[in-house]
Amino acid sequence: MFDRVLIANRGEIAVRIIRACREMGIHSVAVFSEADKDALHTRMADEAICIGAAAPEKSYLNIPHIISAAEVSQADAIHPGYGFLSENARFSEICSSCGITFIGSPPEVIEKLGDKAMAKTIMTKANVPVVPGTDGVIEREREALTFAASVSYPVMIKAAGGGGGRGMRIVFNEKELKQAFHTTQSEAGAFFNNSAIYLEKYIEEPHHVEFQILADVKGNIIHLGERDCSVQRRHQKLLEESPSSFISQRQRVKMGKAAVKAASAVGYVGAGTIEFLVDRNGEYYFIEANTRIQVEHPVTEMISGVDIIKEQLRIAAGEKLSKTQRDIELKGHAIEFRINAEDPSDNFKPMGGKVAIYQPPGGPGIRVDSHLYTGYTVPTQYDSLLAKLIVWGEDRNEAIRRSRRALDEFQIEGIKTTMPFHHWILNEKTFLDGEVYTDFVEKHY
Ligand code: MV4
Repeated sequence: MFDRVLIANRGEIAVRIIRACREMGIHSVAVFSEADKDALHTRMADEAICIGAAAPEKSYLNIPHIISAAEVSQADAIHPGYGFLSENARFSEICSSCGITFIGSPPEVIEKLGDKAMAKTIMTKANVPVVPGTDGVIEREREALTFAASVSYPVMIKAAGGGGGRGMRIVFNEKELKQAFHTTQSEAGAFFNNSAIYLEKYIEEPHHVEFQILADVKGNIIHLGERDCSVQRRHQKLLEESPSSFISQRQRVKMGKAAVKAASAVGYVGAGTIEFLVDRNGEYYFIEANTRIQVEHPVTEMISGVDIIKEQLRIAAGEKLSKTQRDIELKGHAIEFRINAEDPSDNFKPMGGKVAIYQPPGGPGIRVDSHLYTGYTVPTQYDSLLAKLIVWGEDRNEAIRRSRRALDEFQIEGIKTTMPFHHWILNEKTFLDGEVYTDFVEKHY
């Protein structure tokens, strides 16, 4: 196992990783920007190194600064968390060439899955169901029109370099397709440095169901069940839960096997997520895979009892997975609420400020992952996530009742947060019936 791990991130995820390191007897090295000198991760780690100015490009995205910090602190490994450099193949490559273990996927795997069209092609070959679409990327408008006519409108145009809802457009007819084809292409070139696009049949009112997987260097791959992430707003997840009320046990088993097959097809190593869309008829389709630890990983930790961060560290150190698929028992129901520094009454506008009171909830079945403390000033340069409230119950009903109780206890004063949204959804019939999908939030909130 590693002696010293550098955490190339900030906020709640940096705190979460420091906690795993401490429990494993690993010396943690935090890096921080000038805006984060009083941040919790900076204070909590065994050691902290300033890596530059507040702007992400000058600090948390600055590869030379991070590598220098790892060298100065003699870190054996770097955990990138999520966002920032977590899915950067070049960073993964640079770490290994400097003799530092990147706690994440090998560069080849990041590259294969980072190109969403290539990932789909690989999955098709591996017999993992994918959304009906063009055979890889297309260059000509002609091919787009032919495809759309064959599956009928609406269709989606997606950028190969996109993902997570970025670089995609829906079109309802030939005229719209002709226009959007070129716009999406040139935008993709500008945003992702890759103008390649592909088309897909539009799936109406789908559920977003993703499987957590773990793969070690010895070729063992397991899954830890799914998370339903259908409560989103403009592709920002607001709440995630497991199990999904939308899929049956039979489907869960089938999709879990498909997720493991998908991971196997790319020679996956590490913790990852295989995302599926599930349509009204229960048909499921692979859409993309993420090669990082995800914000919502605690949902899975609560129902599986597996510490996914510790597993990441073990896998990166070359150890075997601590469990086989048969050892995995998923128990109860968990819901995660993302508490962001945003004003839900003003279009979820992000806002910083000073936390006058921070009083998290407690008691049975409650977990809070956060970097807040009373007196902390929330900077505006970064992601607005402040805290994740994760609630476990024997079943969905208990989890919901407990969530209301925990949210009532939770006090964050001095700044606007998304807590009012969560109070609202916990009394919303559609959510209580487990029937939320895609634009539910936009339509009903
Ligand atoms: C889609 C889709 C409908 N048809 N693809 C892709 C990334 C994911 N984060 C959202 N994506 C979608 N891809 C096809 N072919 C609809 C969405 C979608 C969505 C999916 C699940 C849950 C919420 C969503 C909100 C907007 C769009």
